[in-house]
Amino acid sequence: MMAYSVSIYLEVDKYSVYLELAMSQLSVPQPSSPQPEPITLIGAPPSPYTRKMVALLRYRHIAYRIIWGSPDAVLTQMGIAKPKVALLPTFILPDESGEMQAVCDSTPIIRRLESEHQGRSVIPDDPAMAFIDYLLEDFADEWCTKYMFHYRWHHEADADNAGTLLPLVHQVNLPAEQFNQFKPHITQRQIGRLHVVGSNDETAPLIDTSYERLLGALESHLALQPYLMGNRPGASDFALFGQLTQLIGFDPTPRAISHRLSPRAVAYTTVMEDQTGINPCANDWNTTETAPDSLKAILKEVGHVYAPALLANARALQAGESSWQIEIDGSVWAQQTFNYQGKCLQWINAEYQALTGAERARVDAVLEGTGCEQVIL
Ligand SMILES: N[C@@H](CCC(=O)N[C@@H](CS)C(=O)NCC(=O)O)C(=O)O
Repeated sequence: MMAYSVSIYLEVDKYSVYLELAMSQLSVPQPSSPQPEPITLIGAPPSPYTRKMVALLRYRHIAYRIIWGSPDAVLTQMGIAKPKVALLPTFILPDESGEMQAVCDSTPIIRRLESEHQGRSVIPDDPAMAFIDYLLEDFADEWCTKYMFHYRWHHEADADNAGTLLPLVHQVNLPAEQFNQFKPHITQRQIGRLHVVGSNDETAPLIDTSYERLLGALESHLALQPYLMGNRPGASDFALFGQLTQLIGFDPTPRAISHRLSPRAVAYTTVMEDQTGINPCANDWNTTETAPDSLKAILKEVGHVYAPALLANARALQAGESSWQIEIDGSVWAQQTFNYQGKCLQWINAEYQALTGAERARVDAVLEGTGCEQVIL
């Protein structure tokens, strides 16, 4: 090492202290506070919610270890009780008594991480912007995932790609004989589930146009600022990123569309993966006054397709109907009724009700004319 010294002159009252520190001394490892135990989660790279959460943990500088695998198998091995439905990702977090527990659902987990880990928050400081961020997170999680699942299994070339890669991601050295059984099994099972997200030959054009409009809106927005929420990412950025990792990074048809329509969304998806190096500060958030019109264009897509779907789902739940259909963009949208999406609508409303009158007025101004107003009941 180069001989190098640093002098520090300190005056304390009348006494002066002159310290000469050799660089070699500075480089002696200092006793450090014990490293926190990394958070364990179980997930898979072709799962958008797994990618959402891994990128978020990285950005937030929260230590983690991810087990690539199926939650059921890993939890059994660990002797941890399975949740009612073990989804990807499944987090292993302590309950109130410190006992390790399997926990799913990225949106509430993000809020729990906010309360347990300080700094580098993904929730905008201004409650009005935090509401917009929440709405966009929900849209990415619940509607953009329809693009994801549709493109993965609707066209033959994409289904072939996913059918090949899913088993291999699960086990890179999977023996050929098992691979040959696994591929058709998973492909047929997933194609058989397309109707669950509302994907079929009739709805395919609507999914295409919605995805294309969103990419157009993202291209305009990302020309002005690097994140949905301004100069730092919000929870909605991670949710959108998670879906785009698949649409842009995994499935050939939506990848080709994205490269054609939004190179900026492609670049965004590349860099969002690891945001450990940015140093966000409070004024990096958009405010309801400074948010560009391009954010409104993204919200218009939410209002155009997702808002009517949320409302139709809620009506079907209330009427006890197991499926519903509505017209969006002149196409029929039909899908089965989801309890979870009924809760999404309630949670959006609970977030809105928690705002003060003045904050609601600022939210209303952002939502005005987007079609999102209709989800506020
Ligand atoms: N709302 C959940 C959704 C998670 C989710 O649906 N994960 C998918 C994979 S991306 C899943 O586990 N589906 C069940 C399955 O594949 O069997 C979240 O935000 O974490």
